[in-house]
Amino acid sequence: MPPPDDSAARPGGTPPQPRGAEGARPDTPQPAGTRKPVEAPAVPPVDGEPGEPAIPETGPDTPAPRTPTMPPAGGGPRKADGPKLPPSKKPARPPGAPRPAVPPQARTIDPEGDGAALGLPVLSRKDFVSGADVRWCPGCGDYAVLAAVQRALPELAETRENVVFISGIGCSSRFPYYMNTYGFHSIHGRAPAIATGLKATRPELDVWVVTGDGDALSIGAGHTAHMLRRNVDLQVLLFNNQIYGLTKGQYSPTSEVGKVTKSSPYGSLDHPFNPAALALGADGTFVARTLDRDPKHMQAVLKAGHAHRGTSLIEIYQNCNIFNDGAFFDFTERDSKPLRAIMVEHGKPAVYANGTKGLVVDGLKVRSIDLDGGRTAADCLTYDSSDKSLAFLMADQLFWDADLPRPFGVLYQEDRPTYDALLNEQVAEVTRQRGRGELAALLASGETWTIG
Ligand SMILES: Cc1ncc(C[n+]2csc(CCOP(=O)(O)OP(=O)(O)O)c2C)c(N)n1
Ligand code: SF4
Ligand SMILES: [Mg+2]
Repeated sequence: MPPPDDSAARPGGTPPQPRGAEGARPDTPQPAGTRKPVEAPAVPPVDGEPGEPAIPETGPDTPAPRTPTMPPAGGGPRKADGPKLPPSKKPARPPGAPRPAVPPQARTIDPEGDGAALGLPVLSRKDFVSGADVRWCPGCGDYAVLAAVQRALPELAETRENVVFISGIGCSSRFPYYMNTYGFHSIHGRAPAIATGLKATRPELDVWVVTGDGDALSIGAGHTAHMLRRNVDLQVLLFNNQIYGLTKGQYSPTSEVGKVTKSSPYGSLDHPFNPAALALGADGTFVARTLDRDPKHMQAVLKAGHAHRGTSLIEIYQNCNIFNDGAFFDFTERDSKPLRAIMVEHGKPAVYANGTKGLVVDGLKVRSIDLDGGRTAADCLTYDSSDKSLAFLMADQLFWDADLPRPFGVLYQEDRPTYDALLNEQVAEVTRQRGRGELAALLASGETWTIG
């Protein structure tokens, strides 16, 4: 069971309070556990620790302790009427790149797929299900993300053989086992480095990074920042559950201040990262946020991220029902979501609360207005996902201010050359000028030493 949230008892003063009229900024973006507690599904005892999950850190061959009970989210056929997002710009592979050979096996017919137009066997969701035993805890939000990706891929991938999922370490990082594509469950925090190398040398591949808040923002924070500034053409799924799930519930760099865990019994003192603002600060070219409990929105964001050329950072609020249950319920549950979440779309007015409220920009601040007394959506901010100042305002101010809704959707998108394309162009140009090099000749060239 998740530890009790007794952060009020933390030493060194009271926990940060919500932002008041004077504009004080709290450290606690989303106090987990302030809503009414939600019953976690019963979890059978494992290793003598009742109620705790047993997720092996590595090794797909260990017998599964339990089977998932949560059905994949987003059931039913794919719908074309999801949120409107910027149009696709990314070709399936760089112009002129040779088409990969497609093995004849492993194809099913599904009229929804787009491979038909290319004369390819058409893919369906089932083609992307590996059949490996899924080891996440029953009720974990990871299932919904897996289902959404498997549903989106038939539309996005020409062939399974072109798709690679690269992860670090964590519950979320077990993702590649469950995808019937190429994959690499790699090194803690190093998925961006491995994905960069792969994309740079095999630009025709469609490379996805799967990572958690600990993996990407603790041990891998440096790699994440460099991947973003380089703008490597990757899709990054950042599963944010505000906790280290795999290692049984330590606070993470996105946990709120005062988080009580077994490793922080008096409450954590760390100020949390805001991943969207961090990505904007690192000059990321595509920054989006979505929710495990909104599969339609998640699929639309996945497609927009895939269409973007460059690093598409997609933060996914993911419920860890064992160690941090309800961390995002304000944004996902029917009673609170309308007031606490706003779905932004490029070119659309920023309205929320079922159309009864909207956002306006007043100087350098965002304000909420009631849409009554003659005020309509036309009086609200029209969201412009190419405006970086606006994106930063939305990502930053609305993260900390509990009186305003938190934005979901594509917060920011810009076109900038990708690192992998620039690298390949440079190599081609230098090769044209100087010819193909020889590694042995290169090593023996210039100043050399003989160690005696
Ligand atoms: C070098 C190294 N340091 C620490 C660990 C222990 N460890 C494994 S996963 C993990 C954190 C995972 O958290 P997160 O990325 O948020 O993934 P989640 O399990 O929540 O999906 C840690 C600290 C490790 N395996 N290797
Ligand atoms: S993230 Fe939490 S609920 Fe999900 S598998 Fe890990 S420990 Fe279990
Ligand atoms: Mg985590």
